[in-house]
Amino acid sequence: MDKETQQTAQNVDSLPDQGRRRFLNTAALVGVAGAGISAGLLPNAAGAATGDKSGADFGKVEVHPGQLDEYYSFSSGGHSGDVRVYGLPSGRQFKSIPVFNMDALVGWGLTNESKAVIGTKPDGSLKYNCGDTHHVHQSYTNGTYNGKYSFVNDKINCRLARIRLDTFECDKIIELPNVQGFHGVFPDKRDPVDEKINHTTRVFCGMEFRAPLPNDGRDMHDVKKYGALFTCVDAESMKVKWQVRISGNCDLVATSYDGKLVATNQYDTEEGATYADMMANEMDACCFFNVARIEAMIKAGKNTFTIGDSKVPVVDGRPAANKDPKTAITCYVPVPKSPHGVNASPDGKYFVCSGKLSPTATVIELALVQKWFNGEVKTPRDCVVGEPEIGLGPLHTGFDNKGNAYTTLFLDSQIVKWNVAAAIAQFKGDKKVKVVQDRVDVHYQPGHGFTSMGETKEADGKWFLSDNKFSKDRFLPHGPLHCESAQLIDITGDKMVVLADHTTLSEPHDSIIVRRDIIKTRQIYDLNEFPHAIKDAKDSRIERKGKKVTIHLTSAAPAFSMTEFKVKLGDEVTIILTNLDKVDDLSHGFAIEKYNINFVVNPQQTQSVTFKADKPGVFWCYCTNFCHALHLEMRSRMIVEK
Ligand code: CUK
Ligand code: CUA
Repeated sequence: MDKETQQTAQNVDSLPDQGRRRFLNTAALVGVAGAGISAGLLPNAAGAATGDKSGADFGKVEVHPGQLDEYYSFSSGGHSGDVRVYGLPSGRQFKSIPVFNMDALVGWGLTNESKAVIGTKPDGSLKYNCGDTHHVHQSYTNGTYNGKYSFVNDKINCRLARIRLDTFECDKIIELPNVQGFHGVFPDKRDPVDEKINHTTRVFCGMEFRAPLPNDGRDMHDVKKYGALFTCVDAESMKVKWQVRISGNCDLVATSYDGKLVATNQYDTEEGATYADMMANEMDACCFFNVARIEAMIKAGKNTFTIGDSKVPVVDGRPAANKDPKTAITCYVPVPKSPHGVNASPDGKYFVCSGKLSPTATVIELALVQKWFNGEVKTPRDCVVGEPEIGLGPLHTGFDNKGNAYTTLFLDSQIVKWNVAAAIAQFKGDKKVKVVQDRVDVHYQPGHGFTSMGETKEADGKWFLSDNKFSKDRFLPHGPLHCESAQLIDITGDKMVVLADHTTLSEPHDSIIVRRDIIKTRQIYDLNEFPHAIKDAKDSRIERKGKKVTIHLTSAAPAFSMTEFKVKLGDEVTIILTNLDKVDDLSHGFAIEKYNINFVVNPQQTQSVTFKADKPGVFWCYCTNFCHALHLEMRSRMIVEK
């Protein structure tokens, strides 16, 4: 170890207690003093037994061996490009669902089937192999989750993905035209046009980074000419339906419970290119879209246009084109200052925007926005019914079922609980009303925070999960890049209580907490869904058409249907593997030595890979998924003849 390394080396035993506690303030110390390193590491420690004075009931997060969690949490993986699935309250991770990332665990990005979902270049290689997932939401029926789909964005390559929740697999990925910085995404909670359709039919997507429209070399140096688009995608066909050109940018997206309104918060109404420019205005906005009016315009083909090569109809949602509220498709509600996040309250009445650079949260009443569109409210700002001061760096808000909001305070490293009705009373002039109900320290710098079922009308007020951007000293040191922390907070009482520190890999942005009864997964796949499946090992065969060779193969523990197959050097080889096992979780892997091939076939599933046989010799193919006592013997040989 050189001197410098030595100086910065961290060893938990040598770390003076003071060093750790520097990061913690008094309130946090109360919880930590008796409970050892971290409350979450000692889930058994009841407050009284450990001398813990917070009265925390750590037993609440216990999930004993063999017991099941009460909730699923679906969490975006951030720059790893995946979606993660955890159990709560235990915090155990079940799965990383590969979406925009390659994943050899299942062969995502390696199999022909996954490549077709992700998209390929003409040479067969992936068009993109990284992504940045921020916002993960589920499809709705009647204002609550229906367990059918999850939708998640890719901010880097501006794609929207859909995950089917019967198999927990991504089944569609599309790229949004003329978009950069695709950030906010939210499915509607019922159809905005047809009131009889009470489930998700559309997904709305925000564009954060204004860019030349189209981005074909024009307007590159004139930032003022850049523009932003708000995009609507059909949830079933996953085709882009329409786009709206707006002023400013789109950050997050929220949809109303009646389906009629969608909003995006805007931190760059200045339309700047540097952060100093973007911070100039005291007020930014939350931009509302009147979906029915937009769709009527699109249907009539009135005032629609297209951008560049895209065929998607676009309408103009900029203020100049929307001066008359009675025909306007957008309404820009002024909100202080660089707001981050917009969240819908589960009673369906309000959207809350957090101030980020203002210590406030802004409460916007949706009924008033509707009235503005009818010409019955004077100015968009009149739709604001509350704006309490809640703390420094407010970012995201979750709700319980008792009218309380819970907002993450990035700069204060706290969660603040505040009462929405009290905030509205205060805004009307009540000086005595108590808006802020409680504060609790989190560790550290929370980004997203969300409550159990909190983005549905079945918000149950049980848990708040704080996705913290820094874990600093909360876990054993593991190199300069730390894991992050998700802290589970009991919100059933008047006081919030932090009950567990769960680790998360960098960097979850947004999550949802879903009651377990909503998710109904399949146990095995259905062979009929795979056109290339072979249903009997006897049908295994090698087919040759010129230089193209197809190997039809099956697996059934502990053997593949062919112990060897021969191809010729230079062949284009496709291996189609059907797993005939019928027991759930009896999956087999298929890896080929030196050929960079590895994928998994689940019971009654068919997957395939295509590659060039460019090395002569014998190459063992083996099962990578420990499936049987004879798993090691589960092999075949690829013989590549010269
Ligand atoms: S943004 Cu990341 S913490 Cu993408 Cu939702 Cu606020
Ligand atoms: Cu099949 Cu291991």
